[in-house]
Amino acid sequence: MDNELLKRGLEPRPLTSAQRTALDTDGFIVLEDVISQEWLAGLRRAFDAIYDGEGDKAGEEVAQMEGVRRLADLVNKGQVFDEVYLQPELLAAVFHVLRRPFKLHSLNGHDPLPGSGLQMLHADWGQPATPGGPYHVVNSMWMLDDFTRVNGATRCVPGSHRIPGKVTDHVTDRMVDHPDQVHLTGRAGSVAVFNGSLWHSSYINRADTSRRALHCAFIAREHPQQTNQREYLRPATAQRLSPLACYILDVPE
Ligand SMILES: O=C(O)CCC(=O)C(=O)O
Repeated sequence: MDNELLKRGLEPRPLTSAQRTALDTDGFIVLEDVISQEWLAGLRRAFDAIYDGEGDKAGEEVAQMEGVRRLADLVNKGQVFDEVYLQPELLAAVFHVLRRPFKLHSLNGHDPLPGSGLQMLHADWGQPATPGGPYHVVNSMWMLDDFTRVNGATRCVPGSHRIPGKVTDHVTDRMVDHPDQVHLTGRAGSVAVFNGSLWHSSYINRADTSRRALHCAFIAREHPQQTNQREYLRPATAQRLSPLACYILDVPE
């Protein structure tokens, strides 16, 4: 683990060896029961209230997508999000994949509307020249609703983070199902963590209910963030941040 995290008070919760092997081999794990019922209710309320409040501007700080309720810059949109990017098992998984100091890349929301949501298979960062790294990004899906095959649970291709070259070198039509794809399913309150070089995408929501998720992504410390936290940091957020949070966000203490 990055010693700076420990110095600032992180209480480490190491992964099991099975989880470490799954991250190395498949490129993802699903952590269950991370979010308590009370926190889950608060996160759902905040998701809907922010979306309703922002209207057609929702998500615009990063990216909007037709048919998807997107949110962005959640670090500054409620105290309820403060513990998301500090979750100890998630941080252990991030360090395991990146093997060096990292920071928050962005904290966003994503809810494919019924009948929508299919994205092209993609990676959040390209593949390393040699399998095994160095890797640069780790993403996580915080499931605010059950993630099922029917409501558009994220699809991914296990082991694709170890396939050299770009997705487009191997896949002609990135919208169609890949023969090896699986879905990151789980009960509401679970968190799927995956290597940012893994081929994945949002999937079509064939249910008539929501599939709300938070995307909490981390990036190796030497790279710029997707959301520049120094630029976006609001005074109300700054005044409640712990030294640990400041380090993960890469903002001054
Ligand atoms: O929410 C999901 O299922 C994945 C979304 C995704 O990969 C993206 O927005 O780039």
